Amino acid sequence: MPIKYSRKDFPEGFKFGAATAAYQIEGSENGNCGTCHWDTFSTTPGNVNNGENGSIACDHFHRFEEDLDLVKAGGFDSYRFSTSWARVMPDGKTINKDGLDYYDRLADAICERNLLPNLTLYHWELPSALADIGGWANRETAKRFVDHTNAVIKCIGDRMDAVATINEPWCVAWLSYFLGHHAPGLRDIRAAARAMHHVLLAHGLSIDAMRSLGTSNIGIVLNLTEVQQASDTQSDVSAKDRLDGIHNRWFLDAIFKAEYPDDILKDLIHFMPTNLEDDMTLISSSIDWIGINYYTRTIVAEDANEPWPSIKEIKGPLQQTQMGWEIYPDGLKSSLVRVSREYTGELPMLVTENGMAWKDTVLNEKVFDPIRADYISSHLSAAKAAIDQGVNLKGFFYWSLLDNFEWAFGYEKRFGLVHVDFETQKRTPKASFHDLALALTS
Ligand code: IFM
Repeated sequence: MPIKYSRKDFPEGFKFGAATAAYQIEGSENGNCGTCHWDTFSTTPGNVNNGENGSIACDHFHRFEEDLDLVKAGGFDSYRFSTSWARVMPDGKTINKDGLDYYDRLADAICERNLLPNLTLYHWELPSALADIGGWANRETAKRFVDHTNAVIKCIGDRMDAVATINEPWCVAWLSYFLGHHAPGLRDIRAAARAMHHVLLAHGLSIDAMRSLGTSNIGIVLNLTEVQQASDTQSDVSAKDRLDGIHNRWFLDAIFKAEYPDDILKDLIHFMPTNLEDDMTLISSSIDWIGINYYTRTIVAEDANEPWPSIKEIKGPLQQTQMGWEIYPDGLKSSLVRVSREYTGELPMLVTENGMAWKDTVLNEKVFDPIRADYISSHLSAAKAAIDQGVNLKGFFYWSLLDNFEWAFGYEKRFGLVHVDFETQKRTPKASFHDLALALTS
């Protein structure tokens, strides 16, 4: 199914990219990589589908040249990737030369193909040594993130088109320390509250370190969701505001207004570190761009039987992806417009992730996935509508280039434009890959 838009429908210089993340594709058993909290989490029964982990993943560590050829063949301008902290610093403090050499070769290989490298410094591989001291619940982890930033930027910063500090701080903190779905799998409000602050402190410290090194075009990537109330009762409207506060406003207010939203802070403050206002200037250090990851909306109702935040999610009626996420492109437009109007104004924005998982199968060397082309078209339409409403949107990255390790869901959920057979490591570009390539090259 053809993609309904082409390059010509977007402003001059608009960048299209494909995105990946280290643990999900590299194979952590290669290159003297250290262990991270995902290795432990996935080895604990019940945490990850089929007990799978990222030790081999897509074996991108050995196959990155072939994978970058696919990015090029797909007609993309940019490649979004991340560096694994556990690969760069296996014990959380000592540099692993093999790890940096690998990223050095990867950076060169991206540039050799005239692709613009868009780097994320942290996409969730917290070294085990730092997990041992409490991970993101401990302020020390934020300070150590500066060492990782310095090591990576000194090695490959000269070739980066754009750098983000952290991918999806809500996932790093709330999903992982309060909801327990991601490593380290905690369900502890005190640890979560601290992580919600320390991950932003790490961002601020990292921005500061990169400014000192003269790195340009630096930002952060937030995953936003459009939160909607299940009904118009006052209690459901308040539940909507609470989730919006925790998921969206917490990060946007901190980064762009140097404060946490009062309606959330009044309940979380009992668990937060002391003197947090002293960190807000650093957390709100100026950035050059903001990345938004968008997948779906979230419908919520109050759950008065549960303690704060007393929220339950309600399944909506729209078509769902393999993740069970509703396909709701309007939420992309409204999120972009909201961020631009309420927070960022003219600051360049990128859609750093958007995509869908489907139960794709290979038949006669082909993967037929018209639903994905349709998903891409509808979200490009939403991005275009946001631009028409004045959003300074500069690019759009599809998640993901390859089928990969989808965290707690293991290898079952397939987000890739390229199918990966995890037994043989054979790559098969799906029909949507060819459709998008046509749209980007015509
Ligand atoms: O696979 C993840 C990615 O690591 C972060 N953003 C959401 C994607 C899909 O769940």
